[in-house]
Amino acid sequence: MQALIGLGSNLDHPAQRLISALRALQRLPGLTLRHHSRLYASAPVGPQDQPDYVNAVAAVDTTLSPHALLHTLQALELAAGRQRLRHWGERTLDLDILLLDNCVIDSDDLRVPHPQMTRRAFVLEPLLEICPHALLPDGTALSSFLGQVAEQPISPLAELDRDALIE
Ligand code: PH2
Ligand code: MG
Ligand code: MG
Repeated sequence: MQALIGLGSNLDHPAQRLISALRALQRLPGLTLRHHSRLYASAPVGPQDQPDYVNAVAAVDTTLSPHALLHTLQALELAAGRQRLRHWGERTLDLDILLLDNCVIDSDDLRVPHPQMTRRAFVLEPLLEICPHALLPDGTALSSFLGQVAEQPISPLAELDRDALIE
């Protein structure tokens, strides 16, 4: 199964945190990192009195079940010292499952596709960088939502080239 994973951080050296998280994804049993986007700086969506974010998207192949993948990502978030301070607020590391093949999942702890993904430039831009033709399970092209997020400030950082960490 292919999973697209959104990465975000806005606390405590966000760019380094995302690079470490990509390396951690690469080392996990049951998971192979196939592609990653560049790192992007983006203005916060939600409360404005928090630092800018660094965001990226990774494509992995995995033999894990959706919930096993979720729990694995949550363990990485906790290892990064994540505390949930407030809704849509600052965080050391956020790892969100965006898409899992063409699966639709609607359980208490996991919703796929990620319900907010089409409304966020910090998800769409890095995702389309690595998967320009990505579709939602209903066949809608993700690129068709770009126009609706065009006013959200986001720009690539020089720190990491696309796929620089792929072994
Ligand atoms: N994550 C949030 C809330 N707001 N804004 C940006 N730009 N990037 C994020 O990753 C983000 C956010 C909580 O998950
Ligand atoms: Mg998130
Ligand atoms: Mg999250």
